[in-house]
Amino acid sequence: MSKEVKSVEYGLEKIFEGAQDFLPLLGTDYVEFYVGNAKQSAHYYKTAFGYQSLAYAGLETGVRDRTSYVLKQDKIRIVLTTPLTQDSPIHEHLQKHGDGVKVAALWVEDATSAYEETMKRGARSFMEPTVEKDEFGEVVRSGIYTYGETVHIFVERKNYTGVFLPGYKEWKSDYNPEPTGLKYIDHMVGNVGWNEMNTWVKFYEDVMGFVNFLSFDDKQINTEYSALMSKVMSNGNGRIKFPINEPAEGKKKSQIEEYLDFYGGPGIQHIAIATDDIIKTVSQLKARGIEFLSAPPHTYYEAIPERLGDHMKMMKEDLNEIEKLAIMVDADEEGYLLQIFTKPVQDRPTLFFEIIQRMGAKGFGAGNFKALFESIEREQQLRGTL
Ligand code: TYF
Ligand code: FE
Repeated sequence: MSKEVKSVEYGLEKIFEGAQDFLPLLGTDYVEFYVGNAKQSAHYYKTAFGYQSLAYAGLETGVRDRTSYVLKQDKIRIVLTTPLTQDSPIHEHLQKHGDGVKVAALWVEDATSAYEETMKRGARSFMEPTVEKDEFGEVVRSGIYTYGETVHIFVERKNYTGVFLPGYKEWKSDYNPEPTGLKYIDHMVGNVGWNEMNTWVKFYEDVMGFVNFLSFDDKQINTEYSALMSKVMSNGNGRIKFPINEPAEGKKKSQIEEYLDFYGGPGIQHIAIATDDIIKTVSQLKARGIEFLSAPPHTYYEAIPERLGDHMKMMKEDLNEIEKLAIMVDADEEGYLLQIFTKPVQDRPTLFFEIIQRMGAKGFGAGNFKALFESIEREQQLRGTL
């Protein structure tokens, strides 16, 4: 069992005691998706989620084996990559997993040291430190594998002034839908196989210097039909949070097993994106065709004042509006949070998004788990996978 970790306030950040500083992380740099048709995915993420065109690499820029579109919204950068050739490893990845997240890239001061320090502690190499240059400066990147075929790339930007990375040109588009208020990535969750959670907890502890600051066991996370376990890993400054789920024994097939079946192994299950006005963001996303899980029953909303206790006084949002939009609310000692989950964003029931607004709460909505998993199970029932 991993120890529960105490944290201390330090300025605006929580510094987790026990976290190691051999891998200082400045933030999430970008998330790269491998997709079947990057051109159409880019249109979807612009139109429906309100991302803006940022950069492009492909045949026109001298790249022969892939096309990548880079999109941006506030602090979030996503890269949508598709293979152009039959023998590409990207093609193999797609064939196995379908559309999904390949890279969770982390912004570091020193990508060479990040690589050496993690390799020395047992990481598996994805990419040796590589210097990339163009007229806007120099970037160093290196990369290691995490669960499944997912990787972390370390990005050292020095004083790079280009739009994204060397090799990309600025992508100016006449089509610029309004942003929807997405601000930054709050956490990225991985699903791993039976009894593998602790192996990956140990990987984040030993190889990356992270700490396990929250744990949920199958007694806390279960419905009539299924169960799962989850441990939240955080880096020392609390900016990077990677929860890890594993399936647990239940009467029927859990959503984690369904994911593992369709993704063909471990991978990123959901990306939680922060907003500071969830009512506006979710209204916009719904108007643009994003589908969310169905609302919990009315009794869930009736129970909110009691569950929130004192935090209810702080709550600015109108409960009726929250219920109409099917948003969920939970609280911990430090405040409350509002969250909602999309349906999977591709045909395979694999990756989905969470929209989250934190009003002081540092947790992950444990009080919502039951209602959430029941909504997911209603979808599984329709898919015949429960
Ligand atoms: O990230 C979390 O822990 C929450 C809840 O399969 C959650 O968003 C946990 C497991 C899961 C879906 C959501
Ligand atoms: Fe989440």
